[in-house]
Amino acid sequence: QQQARPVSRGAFIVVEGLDRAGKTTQVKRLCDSLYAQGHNVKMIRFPDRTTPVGKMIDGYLQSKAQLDDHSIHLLFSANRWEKAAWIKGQISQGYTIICDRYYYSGMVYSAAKQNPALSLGWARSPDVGLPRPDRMIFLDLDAKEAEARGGYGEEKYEKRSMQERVRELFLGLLLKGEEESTDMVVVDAGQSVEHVAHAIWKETSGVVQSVESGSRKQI
Ligand code: DGP
Ligand code: NA
Ligand code: NA
Repeated sequence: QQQARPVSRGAFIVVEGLDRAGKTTQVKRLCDSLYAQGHNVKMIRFPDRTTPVGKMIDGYLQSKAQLDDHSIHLLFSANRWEKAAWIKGQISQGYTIICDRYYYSGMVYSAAKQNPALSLGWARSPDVGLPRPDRMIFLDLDAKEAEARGGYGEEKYEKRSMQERVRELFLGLLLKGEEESTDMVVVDAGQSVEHVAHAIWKETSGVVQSVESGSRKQI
């Protein structure tokens, strides 16, 4: 049983990447490592397919339901908003949250559809005001390598050309000069699980420390 220690607030860390970049494995590893060091930590993921909105998203991703590009975009955003108060509450109670995907996926997956009516700016707007992460780790992997990792599944976006555009758009966030870029750190996801876990640890453990000790501002 770990010792609860007083913290200023918990940190909010997001892990992003292409499908098959290893996010789920690495999110779990990071949670385990933080927990082992005595942090109170919780893991979440988006889309959260368990809510009514999440079930609609799940139907869309499995091609059981057709939805207009704008409609599905807003559902993904709504799915994050329905967890926003919970995230804030947990953080203020001292829990560090590790989150598998967030509004960065929201921006780039929709923009990657190349629908001229759906720009990156439009895609960002419904998520404006959501809790801002203290750090976003982008697990960077070539789309070809991602596909070679046992192949994509059957879901909507799991196609090479789509994933290539998603990667370009993720890396493009670095050039935007807005909060998306200052929060973001790129980690090479082409290495071994151990190596990637170590790289993520180097880029997050210090942030978690400084947030919890109060030397970093509130969200
Ligand atoms: P996952 O459960 O992590 O495999 O994510 C399911 C798929 O949904 C994946 O291809 C990424 C995509 N996705 C995640 N968030 C969003 C979003 O906000 N908007 C769009 N258009 N796609 C998203
Ligand atoms: Na997926
Ligand atoms: Na995943």
